[in-house]
Amino acid sequence: MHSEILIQKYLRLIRQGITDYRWFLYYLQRQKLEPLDRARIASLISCFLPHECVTAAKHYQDDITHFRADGIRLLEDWLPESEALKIREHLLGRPCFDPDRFDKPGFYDPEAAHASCLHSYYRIGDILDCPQILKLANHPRILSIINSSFGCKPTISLIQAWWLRHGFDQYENQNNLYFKYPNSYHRDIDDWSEARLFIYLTDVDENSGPHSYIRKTQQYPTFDDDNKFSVTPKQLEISGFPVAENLINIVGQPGTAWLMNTMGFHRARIPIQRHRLLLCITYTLFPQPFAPARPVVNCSTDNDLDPYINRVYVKQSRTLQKGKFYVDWSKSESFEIPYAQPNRALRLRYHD
Ligand SMILES: O=C(O)CCC(=O)C(=O)O
Ligand SMILES: [Fe+2]
Repeated sequence: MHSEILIQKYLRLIRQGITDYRWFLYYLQRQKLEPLDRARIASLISCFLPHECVTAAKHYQDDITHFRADGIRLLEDWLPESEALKIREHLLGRPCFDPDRFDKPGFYDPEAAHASCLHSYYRIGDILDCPQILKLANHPRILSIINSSFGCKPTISLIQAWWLRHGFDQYENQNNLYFKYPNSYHRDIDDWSEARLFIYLTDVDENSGPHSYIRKTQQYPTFDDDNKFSVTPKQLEISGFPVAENLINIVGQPGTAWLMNTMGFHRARIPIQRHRLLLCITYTLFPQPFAPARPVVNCSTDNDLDPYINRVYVKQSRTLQKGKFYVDWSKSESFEIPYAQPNRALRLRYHD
């Protein structure tokens, strides 16, 4: 019986891999879990992918150095709180949905969610209808750090925004990762190279589900047991890793942002006082099977978005197709994000 289930599982995976190449790539890279082996393979692959998405890297040398060393870089003085609040306002006008309970109706106000809801996600069309989000995802500071870490242009492979709610029914969520393994930190292994940009859209303190990251673990070897994707701080400590000086909980106002290597061990803490709203952009070498199979945004070629980096979500064409969702770029003109240096503003250009 057991082997029948296994055979069925493998048949399903093979069918998935044949019908959608993204699943094939996804399962392929999961065959090698040791971070150092993965880094070597990633660096080899990067030689064959497009290079040089930005020429601004020299302005962000500090970011690049810290990101490499720590696996995470807090992006201070980047996104003003007022801009994060605009994005939140936009999202609050759209419904969000509990991915574990699609039979339940969506809701606008996290207070109005059904009692069992822990996470709830916005629909991708509703997220991308806010043009600031693509601008943030393509900001030269972000692309410079990632380009330099990957050794090639990244692919924006997943764009998500979700609420993490407090006060949910714990019994209904006992199978959730964080309850099943209450002390564990995980790494995400979705592509040979992967980085995530996170932005808080609500005020986050110790009691409202801060993100928690263990710096310098992005190359830490896997533990030789059944679960190669997660670890507890205790296990790390016993193996001689200095957890206390590297574990950080990220708290801050809306607009608090950071970029992280998802191989570093991390987790969300369970919110006990306030709901948390987060925007998350994932960068990888290849498209992810979790993203829409075709671009959801049609826009004219009259913008500075790199077509390769944005190809999963954005189709650029000279004539907009009728009846399809498109981003109205004229909406975004008033939106400016300061560069790391004073007196410069984001204009969706990647050259000095
Ligand atoms: O919600 C969080 O703070 C962490 C989520 C997470 O683990 C991830 O997006 O990789
Ligand atoms: Fe994660």
